[in-house]
Amino acid sequence: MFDTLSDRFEGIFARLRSKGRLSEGDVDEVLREIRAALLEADVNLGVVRSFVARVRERCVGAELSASLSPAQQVVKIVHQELTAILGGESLRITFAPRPPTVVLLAGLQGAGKTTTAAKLARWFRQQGRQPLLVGADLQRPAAVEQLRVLGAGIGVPVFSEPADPVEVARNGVDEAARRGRDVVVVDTAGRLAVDEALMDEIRRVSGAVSPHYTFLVIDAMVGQDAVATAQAFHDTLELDGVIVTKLDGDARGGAALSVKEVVGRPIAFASTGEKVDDFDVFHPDRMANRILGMGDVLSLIESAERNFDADVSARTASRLQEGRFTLDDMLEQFQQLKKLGPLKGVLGMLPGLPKELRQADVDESRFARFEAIVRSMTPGERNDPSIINGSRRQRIARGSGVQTTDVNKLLQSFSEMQRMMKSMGITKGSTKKGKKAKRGGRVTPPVGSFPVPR
Ligand SMILES: Nc1nc2c(ncn2[C@@H]2O[C@H](COP(=O)(O)OP(=O)(O)OP(=O)(O)O)[C@@H](O)[C@H]2O)c(=O)[nH]1
Ligand SMILES: [Mg+2]
Repeated sequence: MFDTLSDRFEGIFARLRSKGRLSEGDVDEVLREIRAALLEADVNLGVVRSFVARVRERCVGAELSASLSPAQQVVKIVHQELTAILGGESLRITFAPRPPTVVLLAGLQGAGKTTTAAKLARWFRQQGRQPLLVGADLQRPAAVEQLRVLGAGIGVPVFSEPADPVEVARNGVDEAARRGRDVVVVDTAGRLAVDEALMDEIRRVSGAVSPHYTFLVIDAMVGQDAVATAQAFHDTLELDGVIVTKLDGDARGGAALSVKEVVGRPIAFASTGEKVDDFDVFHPDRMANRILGMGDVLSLIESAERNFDADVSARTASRLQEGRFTLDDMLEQFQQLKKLGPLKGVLGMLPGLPKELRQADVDESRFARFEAIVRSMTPGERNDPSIINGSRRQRIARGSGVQTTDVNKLLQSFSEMQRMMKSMGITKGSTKKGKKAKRGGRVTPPVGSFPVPR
């Protein structure tokens, strides 16, 4: 996602950092490079022009004087302006005071509407809602069946009937009200291009259900056409936002970045793969961070919160508060970490990690080895590793099929983690000093900062 763009920015900023003071000529050169990078990434020309003009104005203006180095200031300005063109803030869904909240999805053929409907329904459920999916695409024979399969996969009911799309949508909303479902996501038919028939149908569906949110689903891979499509739909439907799909497939993706600036409607959600959980609220600032090579640690934390087992986290947290952190806890933490997905993806989101490392092929088998080693220890050893002497090390190594040096490395990693826990203040001592917030609350384990066992 935006790989070309982040590669270019990485290069530009690396050169910038090597300079002490920036002359006007330096700034000009940086802006030229940024302009080229954005155009190459398929960002709309008008958007590039106004972006570069704003950055230039701020760079030559009074701002270049404070405590940051000139290079840092340029990075800061570029980051702020990039966040702004991406929409500034994330869209917040406000639920209708009288449920159901109706969400209408529109878009061209194959944009990803049906898949997105399911992803969105799942997202609503994660927000504690009770969604109902409504299949109002009666054009393609298999469309409703596709939605039913997706709905079954995520455990969300699907309503449809062999009738007119407008009727189906209207009845779907009534059905939701009857069944106490508080969010309705309506999937509609797509067309190959923006045409009168499509616009007429979607306008009538919209009129029948008065959606609280109308989202256009656009495929990031279609390039500049995405912007024109968004404009056409907005003229007809008054969009509340767009949902960009297939961000995983496009190395350029710049067209999607232009939608907010050109159409004036934000990117509400982004989809980054075919699986139902490859989907999230779009965060302009985090996307800017990622494009500028700052990593995306906030997304990681949210993903951790979603995937972590609350009971395990709470148990570990309370043990940490008692000042205890054992090998069993460490084992549990690694198992939780594994739930975040392939480690490679997790590493890709960590800021400050050199690129080679972010893209490194992580050896997932280390975790298996790690688990085997800990499981070969007695409860006493797990509880107090200081009793593990030479002969115990040999026994553990034999039991788990590794070398004694592997056992040593693991014990070393563990003591590093223990030290880190202490230095982060998640121990008995610090709660005593009155850090009340931690008491009773959930201490999110510092995922990602764990030393990976070698
Ligand atoms: N790689 C990738 N594929 C996606 C993404 N979103 C959807 N797809 C795929 O795109 C294809 C089309 O998705 P659909 O949801 O059926 O698209 P649609 O807009 O409902 O299509 P019509 O109903 O024919 O108009 C499917 O194969 C999806 O799996 C995404 O974010 N990444
Ligand atoms: Mg569809």
